[in-house]
Amino acid sequence: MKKLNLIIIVVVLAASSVQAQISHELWLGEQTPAAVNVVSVKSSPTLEIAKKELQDRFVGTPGSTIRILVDKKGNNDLKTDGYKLDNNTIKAKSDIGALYGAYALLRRQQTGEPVSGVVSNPSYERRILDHWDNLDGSVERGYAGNSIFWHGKDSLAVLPSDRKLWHEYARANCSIGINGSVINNVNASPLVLTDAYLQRVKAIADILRPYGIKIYLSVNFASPVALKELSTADPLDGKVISWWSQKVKEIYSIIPDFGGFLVKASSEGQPGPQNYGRSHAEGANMLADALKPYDGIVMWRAFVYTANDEDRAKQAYAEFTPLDGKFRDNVIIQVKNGPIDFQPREPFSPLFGAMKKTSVMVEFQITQEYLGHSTHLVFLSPMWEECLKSDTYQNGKGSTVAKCTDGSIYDQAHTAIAGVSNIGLDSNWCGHPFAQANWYAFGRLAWNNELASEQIADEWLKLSFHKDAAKMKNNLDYAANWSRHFLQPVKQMMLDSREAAVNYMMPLGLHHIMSANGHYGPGPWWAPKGVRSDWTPPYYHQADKNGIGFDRTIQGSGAVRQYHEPVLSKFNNLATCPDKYLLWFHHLPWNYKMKDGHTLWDALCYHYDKGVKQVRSFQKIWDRVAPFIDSSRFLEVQMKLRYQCANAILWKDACLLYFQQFSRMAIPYDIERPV
Ligand code: GCW
Repeated sequence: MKKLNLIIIVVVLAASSVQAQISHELWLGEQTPAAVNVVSVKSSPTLEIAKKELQDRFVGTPGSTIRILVDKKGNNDLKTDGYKLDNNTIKAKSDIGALYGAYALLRRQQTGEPVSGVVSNPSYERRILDHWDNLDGSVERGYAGNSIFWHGKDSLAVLPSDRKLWHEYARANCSIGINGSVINNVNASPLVLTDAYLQRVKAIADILRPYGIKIYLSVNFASPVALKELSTADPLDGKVISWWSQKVKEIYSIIPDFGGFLVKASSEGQPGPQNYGRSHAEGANMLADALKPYDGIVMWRAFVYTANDEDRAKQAYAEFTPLDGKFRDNVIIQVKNGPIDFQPREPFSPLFGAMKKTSVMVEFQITQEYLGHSTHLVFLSPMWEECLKSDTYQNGKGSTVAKCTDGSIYDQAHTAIAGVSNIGLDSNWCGHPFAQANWYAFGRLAWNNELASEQIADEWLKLSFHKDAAKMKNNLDYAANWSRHFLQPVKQMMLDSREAAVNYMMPLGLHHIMSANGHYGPGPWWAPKGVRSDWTPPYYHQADKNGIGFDRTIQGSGAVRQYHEPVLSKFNNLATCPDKYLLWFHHLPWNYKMKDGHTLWDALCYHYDKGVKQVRSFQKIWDRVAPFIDSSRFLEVQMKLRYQCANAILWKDACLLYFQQFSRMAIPYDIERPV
């Protein structure tokens, strides 16, 4: 049997000014001195990290030598960040490439994969975490405690505990290839551009730099007005143009390798160019011109919709495709995976592949806003994999979302991918022990957008659980039994968990039927007078006595027309529309006959019931693994699964009883009655 050298970390950190010592467990290995020599001709802060990681964690024959060779001009099969591993040698074009190589070598040792004959290049040039962290320390849609970056205006001084935490954050990110952090909320406070805050940004940047991570800031488009320095933020106004170029100059004088801006403009009440009668391109280009001399970029979000009669799912495409080719080459349009909003399941956004002369990037949400916060165990990798592998056909068969955004099809000046972070001050970083797997998965997919979720789950479980438990149980049979009794069932649970959530929350293409504001639990009935209809669930499910679902076919809202053939026809025709998108695209009678012969109503009932059953089965899987895991993580996950199960039952019962008022059909008698 292959020898597995598996490692778990227990990193003890002083987390913040407000918290004392907390224990941060992640996927990096604890220190296992193996007395190896690490040889590198060059030296730099980045290479020193690589050397130390290898010295501390390399598992091999004592006395072995590991060589690090950085050659800018050679290694022509490598991109700047890429690496090669061969016979204890790490080759790269850059210091950061060598550090990625070191982490890859250690990961491969720990997961039992080959450590020689490896050539690896990242899929995207920029692999970014977006933190929706407010300057007062709160985190929008954050379920893992307060911000690791901000503690409010009276706590801008940088404490040793801050630095320590940022180091661990940087190390964890670097180990999975993340190379950018947007450290403030897209609903941006203009104050972040003032000197006191910029000094803190500089302190963070200084710590992240050796780990190859650039800092980006979200900016409020009306900053010059909000800071009371100008009376307009019109992007074509000369004063506005010079205000931004001065501001950018100031930022680069403090942070020479600053990455650029992320902008949510003319969206959900945020100011933008449209306040001044200007287009998204005019707004984005003004900022891009200011950043250009310093190689900075603008990530301009396409998350736009207004309360009009137009189907919300159509609006971003309608607004942005006419602007294709009008953006500067240092602008990237940042598009959420689906056309509405990070729902448990959406078809891919039709913007992918449609803007052929513009750089486009995917935005995923790692924080589980619509997927049970940090209470539900939901491994998100299968959802992202589904999106990345979706074929848009925009440039013929094989034009997947991955290929339409990573430069393989279109000649993009920049490529990037972003994930909305789930990180906070909680002792395990992410709130739920398994939510760390989503951070890990995002990084791994950003590095390699073809990775399978199965491999990612496998790696993460081996890195996070194996050695720790082995040591604690001191059980010689452990390695033999661990895979069969822990790895396989827990991995399967992770892989099934997203589909389970879809089943008990919003099956068959239903979407946006969660409770208002908090977005936890069901709320398909919520529609108070005076609230914008596109913020209420009935707008999306359209249930009435005749049926359920949003008609986005050619006869309906026509949103389906935004897809390229043959996707358009596939979604438009009932015979070919996949069940998983059925009610996204079609409004159907309750007694509509499904492909498997059930009525639509019965199918809905069975999906909700299946979701609950799946969570019940996760509980059984988890209870059995108690001997293989430390009791603290065991009990925490066990408790969270109980809450998840109760919430899944609530989803099922609430949705079925609500929809039953319209369907007037019986809930099939072979499934559990509502409680
Ligand atoms: O999903 C919605 C969230 C908002 C968020 C917005 C966005 C940052 O409910 O909290 O605001 O999306 O992505 O801009």
